[in-house]
Amino acid sequence: MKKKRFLVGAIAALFLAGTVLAGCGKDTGSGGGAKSGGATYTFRLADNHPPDYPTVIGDKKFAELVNERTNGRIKIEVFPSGQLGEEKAVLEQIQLGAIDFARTNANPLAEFNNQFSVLGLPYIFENDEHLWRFLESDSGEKMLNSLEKSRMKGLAYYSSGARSFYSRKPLKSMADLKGMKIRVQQSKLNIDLVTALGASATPMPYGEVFSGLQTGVIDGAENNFPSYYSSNHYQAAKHILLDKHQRTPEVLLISKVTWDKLSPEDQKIIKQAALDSVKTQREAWDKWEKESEQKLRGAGVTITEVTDFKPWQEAVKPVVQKYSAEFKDIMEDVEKARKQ
Ligand code: GTR
Repeated sequence: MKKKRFLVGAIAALFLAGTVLAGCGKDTGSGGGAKSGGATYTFRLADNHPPDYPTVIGDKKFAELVNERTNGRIKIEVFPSGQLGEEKAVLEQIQLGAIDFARTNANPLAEFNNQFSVLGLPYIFENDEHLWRFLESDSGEKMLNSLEKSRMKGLAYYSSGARSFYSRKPLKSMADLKGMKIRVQQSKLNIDLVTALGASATPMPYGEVFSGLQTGVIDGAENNFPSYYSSNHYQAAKHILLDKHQRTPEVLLISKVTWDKLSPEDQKIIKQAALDSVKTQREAWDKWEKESEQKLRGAGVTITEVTDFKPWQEAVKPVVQKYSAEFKDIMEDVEKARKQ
């Protein structure tokens, strides 16, 4: 069924240059005019995390604000837990207008728009404050808008903390990673990053990682505390090394097909509601980050701190150079945000 819908969308997009994609949101408005300010819509938002996860809490706040501010005219139904598909497949459907909204991580998004690889460059953001100063700068906003070229429009960023490696075998230092099969997101940058650290990178959709760890198809993976906990990966891979190699944020975005059929007034409401949902998401994030760490400790996970990040930074330097070369201007803004 999903496949059929995808095919229909693909054909329509190809031959009709995206003008009449009926699969995107139900326009039940009386006039039905695509640009009519009074049109009624029901849209779908995809997220791959469980219903109580911080990103989904943000999505729901966003949907609630849009609903309130349009007096119920625009409804956004949030589909958590990967119900609408894995991240990469969802982004492809977003491009076609078959899914209207998605909350996705910036690493897989970089495969659709390579500027986003800047956000996943290892160790370029000192801490979350540095990252957020950059995300809230003109440069951060420009990046969201640059997604239009990729038939999407970025609405807001959400928090995602720092990503670290975890494995089935004891993991105490960079040397322990050598030769391990590590699952990575479907992202070239992450393949290069893991390779630079001496491990063997296995790209795999998020939903397959738990069984991959259980069966030993992979030795380990990497993520932040809330994902490591909520995905149950910690049950199969009990050793985490806090190397904090990336601070890749999450992105809330809309299909360009959907965006273009909204009136300017509705576009404004949607953009503002997305920005206003960030506070709720970030508060939920901070709480979850602490609570998941406590629960992981309680469950007997071995948590090792990294005391010297220099060897890690040295090892991934060629990767940073490779992926930042094209984006000198953005990198300058990353530096500006560091010093503020
Ligand atoms: C999480 C992120 C998800 C997904 C996942 C992964 O931190 O929130 O969207 O990208 O990582 O590793 O696939």
